Amino acid sequence: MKTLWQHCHVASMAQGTYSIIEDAAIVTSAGHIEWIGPQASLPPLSADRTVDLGGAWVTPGLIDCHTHAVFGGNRSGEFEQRLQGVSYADIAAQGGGIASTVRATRAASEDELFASARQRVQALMRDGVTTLEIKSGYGLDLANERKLLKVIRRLGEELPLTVRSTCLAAHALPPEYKDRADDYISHICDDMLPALAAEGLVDAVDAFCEYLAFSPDQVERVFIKARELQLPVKLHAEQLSSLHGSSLAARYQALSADHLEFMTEEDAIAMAESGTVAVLLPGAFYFLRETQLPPMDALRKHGVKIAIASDLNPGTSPALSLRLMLNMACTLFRMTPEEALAGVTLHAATALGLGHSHGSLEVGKMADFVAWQIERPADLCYWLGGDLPKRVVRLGREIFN
Ligand code: DI6
Ligand code: FE
Repeated sequence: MKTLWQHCHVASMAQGTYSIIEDAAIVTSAGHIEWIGPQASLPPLSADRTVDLGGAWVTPGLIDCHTHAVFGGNRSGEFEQRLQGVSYADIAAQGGGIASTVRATRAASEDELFASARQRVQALMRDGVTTLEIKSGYGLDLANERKLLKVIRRLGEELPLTVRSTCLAAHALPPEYKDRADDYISHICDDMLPALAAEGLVDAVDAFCEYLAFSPDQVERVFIKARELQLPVKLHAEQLSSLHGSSLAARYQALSADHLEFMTEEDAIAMAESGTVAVLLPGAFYFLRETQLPPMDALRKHGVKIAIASDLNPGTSPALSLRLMLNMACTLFRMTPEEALAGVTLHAATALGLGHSHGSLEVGKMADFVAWQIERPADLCYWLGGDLPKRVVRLGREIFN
């Protein structure tokens, strides 16, 4: 069906800048953008449907390129304990932290995990998200990682949303491999990744490179296996310390390296050369009350593409709004609204290997866009919360009005 969307202003985000078209019109057909430009230049056409957008501002559909949206239980109890003075170490000693989410996830059925994740994903969708990445990583054995990845696939099948799955089996050490991290990495490489990839459940592979998780050498073993399986890689790197995981990610042409508060200028140079996207996660920085800021000057100086994501997870970023992350990126990391908006559109698409088809409103790309009731694009980073989408359109069809 050919639809003419008119009476709007567009921030197309082409080339990662606003690329504004005032008094614009958009023609969509077969889920793609057929034409976009000033209304005054609209070529003659016969549309099946014409929609007046009432002068709204239109941006590409938002892309959340880093979430752990599927998990069992929640950790609000730990949040309360910490505010009552209980330390992380005490909570971990009580079996809290990631381990408690792993237990709850292993105990939950696929249907229970789907139902709880759908609630969280729908909250992101109401905020304008049309494409979402979701990681496994709370199962930590073949059966439960498979369960998580099947739920992730099902979310993409049952919701009007593009969902990309990432296998994060190397997220934490499961209890059955206590003090045997190298053996667990062998299990991931020899058993889990080959099986899950063969079942078509994995779009990318991720790992947590950190002193309290896995070493660069252990991560590299996972990367070598991912490359053998022809799967792209991503990495949680430099969140709490500098292990130069981001440079390792760059050596493997990773789609992205994520967190990056402790990255160095050398890491930024390596990422710029490989085209690895820097995914910044202000929600985790804020929720953990971190103080080490990511090196924005080095990232800008070396032209590293910067994306912003929610890192939605029960422990360090229970964030159900990607737009709130936009404000945090500006307020905490001092990004400009234009940089932040590129971070949840074109650069986020690139971090998912979708830069050729998603993330900007250009002819031939997917017709995923949001009509916002705002006065200018910066409003998306300015307002804390609120209900700003007037319409959400995915593949040229309204999914929310
Ligand atoms: N970094 C994080 O902040 C989360 N995972 C990761 O690799 C923590 C996940 C959790 O606490 O449940
Ligand atoms: Fe994460």
